[in-house]
Amino acid sequence: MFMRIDHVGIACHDLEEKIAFFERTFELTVVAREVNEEQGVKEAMLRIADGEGGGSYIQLLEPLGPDTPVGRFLAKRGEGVHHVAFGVPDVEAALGEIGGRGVRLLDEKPRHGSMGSSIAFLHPKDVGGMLTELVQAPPRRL
Ligand code: V0V
Ligand code: CO
Repeated sequence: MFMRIDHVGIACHDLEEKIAFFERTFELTVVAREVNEEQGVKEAMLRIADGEGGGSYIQLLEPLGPDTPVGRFLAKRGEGVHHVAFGVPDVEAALGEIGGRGVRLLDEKPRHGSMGSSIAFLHPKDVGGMLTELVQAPPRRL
C-alpha cells in the first residue's frame, strides 16, 4: 500500500528561519511553498529525492494561528516532528482499506495538499502516536 515516505512534516514557529537553517545546514532546496487555509498552515517543501512515483521531501509547517492543528501542537509540544506522510497510489482506496481495519480517519474524503496532491490524515492515537498522512501525487505531465 505504501510506496515511499513522501514527506516528514516539521512544526515550527518561524518558517523563513527554518528554511534558511535547512538550506544552509543540509544543502536542501525549497521546491514549493503554499498557504493552505483549510489546513491552517503556511508550508514549504524541500526536496530530498526524486522518484518515478513521486519525490520525497521535508515539509516545514508554520501555523496560520493558534487555533489550528499545528498551532495547538506547538503550544503543547513545541517544535518538532508533526507527521509522517506516506505515498499511496490511490488515497481514496487506501482510506477505505485502512478505515476497514479499524483506524480512525480524520478525513473521510481526500483534501487538497502540497504541490497539487490529494491528502488524508489518520488519527495518531490509532497509529502508535504518529500522526499519519496519506499522499497521492498528481499525475505527471508528459
Ligand atoms: C495531536 N496529538 C498528536 C499530534 N497532534 N500526536 C502525535 N502527533 C501529532 N501531530 C495528540 C495530542 O497529544 C492528544 O493526545 C490527542 O492527539 C488529541 O490532540 P489535541 O491536543 O486535542 O489536538 P487537536 O484538536 O489539534 O487534534 C489533533 C488532530 C488534529 C491530530 C486530530 O491535529 C488533526 O486533525 N490533524 C490533521 C490535519 C493537520 O495536521 N494538518 C496540518 C498539516 P493526549 O495529549 O490527549 O494524549 S497540513 C499538511 O501536512 C499538508 C497541507 C500537506 O502535507 O500537503
Ligand atoms: Co504534510
